[in-house]
Amino acid sequence: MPEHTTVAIVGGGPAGLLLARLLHLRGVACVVLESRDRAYVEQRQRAGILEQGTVDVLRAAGAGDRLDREGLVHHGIELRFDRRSHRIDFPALADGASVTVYAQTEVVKDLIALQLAEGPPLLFGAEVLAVEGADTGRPTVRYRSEGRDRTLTCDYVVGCDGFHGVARQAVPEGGLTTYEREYPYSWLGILADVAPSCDELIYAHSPRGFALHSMRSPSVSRLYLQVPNGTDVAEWPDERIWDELDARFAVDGPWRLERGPITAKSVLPMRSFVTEPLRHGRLFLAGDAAHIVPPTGAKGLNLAAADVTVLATAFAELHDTGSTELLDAYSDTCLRRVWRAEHFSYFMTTTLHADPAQSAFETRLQIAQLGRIADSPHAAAELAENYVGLPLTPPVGEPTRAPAAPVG
Ligand code: RFL
Ligand code: PHB
Repeated sequence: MPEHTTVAIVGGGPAGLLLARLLHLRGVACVVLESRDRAYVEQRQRAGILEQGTVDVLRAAGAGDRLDREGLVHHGIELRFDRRSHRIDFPALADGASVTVYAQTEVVKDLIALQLAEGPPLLFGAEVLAVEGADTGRPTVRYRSEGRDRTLTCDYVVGCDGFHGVARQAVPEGGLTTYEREYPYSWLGILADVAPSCDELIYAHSPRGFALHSMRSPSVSRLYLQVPNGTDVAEWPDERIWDELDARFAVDGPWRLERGPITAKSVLPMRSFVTEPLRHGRLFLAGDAAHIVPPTGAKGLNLAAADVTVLATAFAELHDTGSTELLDAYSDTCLRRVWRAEHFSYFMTTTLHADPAQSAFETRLQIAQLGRIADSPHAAAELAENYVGLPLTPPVGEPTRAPAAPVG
């Protein structure tokens, strides 16, 4: 492992791995330090939906082969509310767009395989303890590997170490402003060995709470239920989960939820979080280290991919021309997309979930809002455009496409 590199990347999740690949392809030296082992990183169940821009950048990174073979291209989603179904047709409403269902676990496996075969260096079991000297010309990353404390000096550090990482802590008090919201509910997520009961994802609003039907492959379903914060999975035996899903997806007309063996269960809290700016001196923050969205809008992984695409282009420009112009614009460029995605994720979350404190009046307002989306192509287009995602790298200094107003 080198003792010095151009870009030290803290964290080997999707943001760190993709950044490393993009830098490597542009000739910029980098090293990835990941605290966990390979198996853990490859098994962590998370996102499932890739925007077209994310698919394009994965292909550009050389990680598109299996994605193109196994990814499921979806041209719409279903909104279910008030026992009615309504389809959001992406190509018709959002310029021919689509999304791809391909699990984050598979994206990570593809990127790790590439990186171990072709570089740049990727070290598992390397827990970063501190990032020091971000204000100086030569930052240092202190990490622990194979029981020994080591250091990596570098020209720049990128914190891709997720929400609970250490990179953000390197910024002195007052160097960052954070904006945060927690939600009064969580998701219980399951994987089941059963063919999906639908061709497209179903987002269901019901008086009993939110439910989502997603999928991983033609034979594996991924489903989520809104549950109270603090829920223990032990309270949810398999039969109870399927009964509750049945109740929440109930609709007038033909529909049947197929049941199968549940192979994984977990509870996920929901949070919105943004830290500004995404830079302190020679330290940059990307992905979940910089911002979190509740998963209802399927934006987290896509935002991480967008951040590191902008950052890789900026480091490549610095490498090729010596200009720091794109690097200096990184934070502003990314924050425009981040705040749009924050708004969309907040909107989807609060419109589809039952807040335990909400009144019957507020429930009727949610249904009125969903009815508006069902009845108005304009309102539906707002949702579709945001769901499929904004163009990936807006020209620096120019606003992103249609700063979309709240739906409705
Ligand atoms: P990650 O994936 O958290 O990776 C951070 C990595 O850093 C490592 N690390 C350290 N390494 C070295 N030293 C340290 N001190 C370290 N501290 C941490 C960690 O081990 C880890 O490997 O962040 P990254 O790369 O920014 O990627 C972000 C995405 O993982 C996240 O945004 C998405 O999973 C969010 N998300 C979704 N996003 C989508 O775009 N579409 C979706 O459909 C979607 N569904 C979801 C989601 C997130 C979910 N959860 C679990 C909150 C569904 C769920 C249920
Ligand atoms: C998933 O498949 O895990 C998934 C899909 C859509 C979301 C969130 C999660 O909004």
